[in-house]
Amino acid sequence: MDNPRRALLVVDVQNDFCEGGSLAVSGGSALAQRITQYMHQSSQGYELILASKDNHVRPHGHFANQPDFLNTWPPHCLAGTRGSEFHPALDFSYFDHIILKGEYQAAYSSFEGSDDAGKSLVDILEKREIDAIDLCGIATDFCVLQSAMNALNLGYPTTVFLDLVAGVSRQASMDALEEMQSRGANIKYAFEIQ
Ligand code: VGL
Repeated sequence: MDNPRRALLVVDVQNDFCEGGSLAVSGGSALAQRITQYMHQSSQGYELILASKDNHVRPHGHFANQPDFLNTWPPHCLAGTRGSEFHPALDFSYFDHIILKGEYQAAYSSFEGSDDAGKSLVDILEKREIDAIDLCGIATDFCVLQSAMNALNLGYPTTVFLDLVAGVSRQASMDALEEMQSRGANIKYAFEIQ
């Protein structure tokens, strides 16, 4: 494709997933800043910039007192709390739509949510005739992975920015990146390596 119409999807860069939050991944806060810097530099290259948020009310079976950090988690991103807000370093003025997900059940993929007008991510992408998706955010091994898999299954050429993701587990994040790549995702750096 000569000039693909690209969307940037920023996955779950929320306080609870950053340092000080109830389910913090290491590097979350620095990531929020880096994503802002990237949007500042590259927003012109995107037809759409979208963000997703975990927005739990009573997500059946997703929380546990003794979580295993695979299928169950400490309570996080409760709707209406500070923990569910975007990290303050993330400049949300760039976002054309915000996709909320996970109200009553776990929803790792951004494709499971909808915006405040009830539009799904697919509706939004189709309406704007998006050809390709770039992905960044938290967590590499969960929501980024599932969102990327969904995008690939829908047939979107999908890029994941290695320097704009952060994961729960280092090993699982490396495995996730390998899995995305083996399914056809393009894994690359957003910024030149210094
Ligand atoms: C996530 C674990 C639990 C994520 C959400 O955003 O990747 N991870 N809930």
